[in-house]
Amino acid sequence: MRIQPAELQAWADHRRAVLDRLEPGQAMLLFGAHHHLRNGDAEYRYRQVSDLLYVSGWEDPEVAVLLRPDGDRRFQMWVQPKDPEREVWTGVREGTEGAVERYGADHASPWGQLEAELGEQLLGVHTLYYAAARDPQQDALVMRAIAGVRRKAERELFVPVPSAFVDPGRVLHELRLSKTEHELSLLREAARITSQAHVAAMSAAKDGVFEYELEALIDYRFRTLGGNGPGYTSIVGGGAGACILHYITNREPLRAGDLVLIDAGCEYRNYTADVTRTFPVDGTFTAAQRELYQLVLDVEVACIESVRPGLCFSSLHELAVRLLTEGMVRLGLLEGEVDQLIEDKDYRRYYMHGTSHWLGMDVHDVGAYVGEGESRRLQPGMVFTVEPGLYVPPDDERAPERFRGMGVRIEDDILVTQDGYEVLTAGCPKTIEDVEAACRG
Ligand SMILES: [Mn+2]
Repeated sequence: MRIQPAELQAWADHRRAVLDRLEPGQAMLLFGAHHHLRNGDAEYRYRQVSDLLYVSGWEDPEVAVLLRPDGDRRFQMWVQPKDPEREVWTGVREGTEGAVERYGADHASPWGQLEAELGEQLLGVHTLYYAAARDPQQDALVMRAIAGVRRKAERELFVPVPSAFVDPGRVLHELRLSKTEHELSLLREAARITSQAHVAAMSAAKDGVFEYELEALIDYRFRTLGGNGPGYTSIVGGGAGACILHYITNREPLRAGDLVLIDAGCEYRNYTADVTRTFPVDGTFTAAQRELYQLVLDVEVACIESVRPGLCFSSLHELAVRLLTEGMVRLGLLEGEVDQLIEDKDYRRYYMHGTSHWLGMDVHDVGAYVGEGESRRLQPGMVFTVEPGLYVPPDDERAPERFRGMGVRIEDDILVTQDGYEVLTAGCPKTIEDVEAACRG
């Protein structure tokens, strides 16, 4: 689907917000993503860098964006030019004309001219927001461009060239952290599609079905419901596979009597959901599975219910750790005093990851978690996950036998509102009753 007018307006709004935060003498330079080879000369499908997308909406490779609040080229692009011969192979290009006419650039040049033109466009800029020291080739191009105009700038024009480099994230990532209404509408749609796909997987799972079959089904639902596909590689782990946190091989058969953990989120117009559900392969939780699952669910719900503006981001994890540790003592997974177990980090034996991360264009979205030595406080418009879990390795002889080889995680996507929160993924079943009903189809 081609870019829609409402989206062009949204990108323009983002761009204006960035330009409003830049002072005269400052500029921001962003590069697009490289192509990556999968094997041989076969490429992965291209996905643009989220920062560049956020201010331009440009989804094609070989692109750079320069934002400058002073002068008449506030929004300048270098893009792939029209090329009928290449377009036969790789599809229609917007070209420099499209960059100006459709994407709102004040000026656009062919990508190949970036190095020759960039220096001139940086005359008078003393501070460049540019993500230095991440890509040596880009760094070299930027430095050559600046070196090429330095003499003229200093000896003839008496204007600065960039001598200070600041990470664009300082401005951009703070903006990306607070979602606009338009962004929220995309995230809600990603959440809605994702919830339906998880429900489909619950009803399709049974003894002998392979993990990759559920992955394929989820992918199919993501795409047929209007999404781009998964926003990150889906995790489908049956039985003890659920204990491997980033299990993405997804190649084992599911077995009746086991749980299966699915962590999968649909990307919808460059915004992704991030949802985990854990359910019984044969549709009915065993007594031990119920105990472990209900504990994780109670913790997840308690964490979500604590969300309100002003809450410290870190207190979500602290609450999850405390409640999970109390629960693990109750279930016999840990022994001792809760405070001591937390202090000694003994809970990490079964709960070894964080509870929450920002969510948006990237699944682990940008935005500082800590500012001025203190945990970030939640504000309306922020979106993040809540995802407690417990993972008992199959060979853990310290754990009660009935829990061994079980992994449970439950993850929802939460929006902070003026007076509390909204669960964007509320449409995805998670109580034992609702999950078992979804498994029955
Ligand atoms: Mn997550």
